[in-house]
Amino acid sequence: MSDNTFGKLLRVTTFGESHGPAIGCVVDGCPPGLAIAPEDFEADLRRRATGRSRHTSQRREADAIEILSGVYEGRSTGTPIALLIRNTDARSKDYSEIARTFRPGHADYTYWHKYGIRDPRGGGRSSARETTMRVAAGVIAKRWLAQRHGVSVRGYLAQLGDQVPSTFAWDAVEANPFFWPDAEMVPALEKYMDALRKSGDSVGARVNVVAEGVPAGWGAPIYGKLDSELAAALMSINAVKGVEIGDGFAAVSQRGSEHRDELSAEGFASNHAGGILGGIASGQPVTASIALKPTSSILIPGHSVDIDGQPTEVVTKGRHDPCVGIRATPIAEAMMALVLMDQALRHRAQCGDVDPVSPQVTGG
Ligand code: EPS
Repeated sequence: MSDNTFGKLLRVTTFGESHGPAIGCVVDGCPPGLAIAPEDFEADLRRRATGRSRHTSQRREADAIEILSGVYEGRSTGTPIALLIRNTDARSKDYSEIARTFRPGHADYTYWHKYGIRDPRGGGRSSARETTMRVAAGVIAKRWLAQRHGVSVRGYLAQLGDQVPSTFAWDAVEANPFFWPDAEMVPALEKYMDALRKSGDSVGARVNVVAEGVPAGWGAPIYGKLDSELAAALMSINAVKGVEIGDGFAAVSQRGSEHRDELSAEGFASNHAGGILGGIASGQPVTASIALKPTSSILIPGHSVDIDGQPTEVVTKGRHDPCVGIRATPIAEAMMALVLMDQALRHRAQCGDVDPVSPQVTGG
């Protein structure tokens, strides 16, 4: 299986399967000198982990990071940073009943047709377990962006099924297991999720992610656009079926006079563009939104076929998420941070001599 690497100057490779001995990643291209220790990964890995509430998969993984290389005496050395997490709570027998059938809506059908061989245990490489290593790699990018450029990347759950927040407060987001920005609605969400879980079904979600402090100039025109790379990175997250930048699809019914972000000496008057013009950051917050499909591993029987093409009915038991979107906020943040760090390094490489305050070529 190829295509496990992304990025240009900051290159991230992930490896491992959900029920294999371990999962890991190699982050290549991190500049030397970044302070980094195993404890720095804990908070974000915890935010993404299963079993934080009754509303997610009850698999209990320690998600303890081992730094295998690239860090000496607490600082990055400029060599590849290899990170490893050992899987400790896989329950492969949950998958014995569906080892020869395809879950409707799941990648096990397409993986089979592509590779002709299948690791059915926990979905193998197609499992959302892989996103653990994206979040781990994202911790490095978030730290570098914050320390070097004062950039912050944070997200929240913007819709859960048909539930939409009535109010918005960043303070509320980290105070509940949904990353929900409206504290008063949390009890209603708990009820909603309890009823959904009882029904054996699943639901989709929307996650919004925002990067603040991104300087104007990061990104590239034409084939390396910041928005096209963000879209690809966010779309590569399991279950993502849609990505919007700024106003996204709402732009379809807008007028130019409404969509354009007018400028004054104080800056932009609005941010319909999501902080990106012509593939290059404008200096406004970079905003993206993703749509996650309802989980395909559900208890409602569905028509399918087995690997011999024979009709069958599939029910997926085990420890699944009734809504993968609940855990997707840190994953979306990580992917945005990795894209931004890669673009920042590329900008530095080509345009490091351009004065960011009064743009002009100052060097050779
Ligand atoms: C997942 C199915 C479940 C989840 C898993 C994602 O896996 P399993 O049946 O092996 O427990 O627990 O999520 C994680 C293990 C994780 O760390 O995110 C799937 O099908 O994507």
